[in-house]
Amino acid sequence: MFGTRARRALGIATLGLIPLAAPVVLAGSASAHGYTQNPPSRSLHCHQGAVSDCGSIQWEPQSVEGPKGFPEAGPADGTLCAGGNARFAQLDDPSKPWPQQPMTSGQDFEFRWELTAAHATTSFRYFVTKDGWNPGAPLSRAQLEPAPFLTVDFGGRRPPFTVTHTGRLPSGKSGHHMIFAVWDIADTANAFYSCADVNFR
Ligand SMILES: [Cu+2]
Repeated sequence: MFGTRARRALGIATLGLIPLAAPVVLAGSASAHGYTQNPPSRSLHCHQGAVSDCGSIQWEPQSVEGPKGFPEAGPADGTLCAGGNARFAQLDDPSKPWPQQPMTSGQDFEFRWELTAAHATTSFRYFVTKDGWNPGAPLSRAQLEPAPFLTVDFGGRRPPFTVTHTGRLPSGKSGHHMIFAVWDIADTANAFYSCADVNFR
């Protein structure tokens, strides 16, 4: 004979389906931005381990953000590659063994940025060092040709997360130079800065 066990159903108070007003609050400007992959930036070399003892940039190569308005404004001379951020000072250290990307002067080249946030964009601009520049000193305005050799206007549009554009490399260059890339953000006071060591042939 089976004992019967009285089971008592628990009364379940059915929750009314009242939509909770859950505000979607986006955390402020996180560490989500971008860096040049072609030509390979110093940030990328640190991130990939080609250059060691880089400090925190190796974990966040996309974070070289500084005030916009270069060259009239922007980061101070000697801190250009770090975008003026003291915590990324290694990027301005000329004694590190930065790999040099071979490229052909005067030829078309496909520039590529990897973005982790597709900010509304004013432009991408590319500067190159002057002939006879001093690779043994941190980069400064005086070492750069005054005008960018390539400007890609975006008119405030958002680029794709991988953004490429083809442009003509400066002509008449040979040997080790620096390409200083600037990503001007349309709706903030900032820009992103990226240094790439190249070797023209
Ligand atoms: Cu960002």
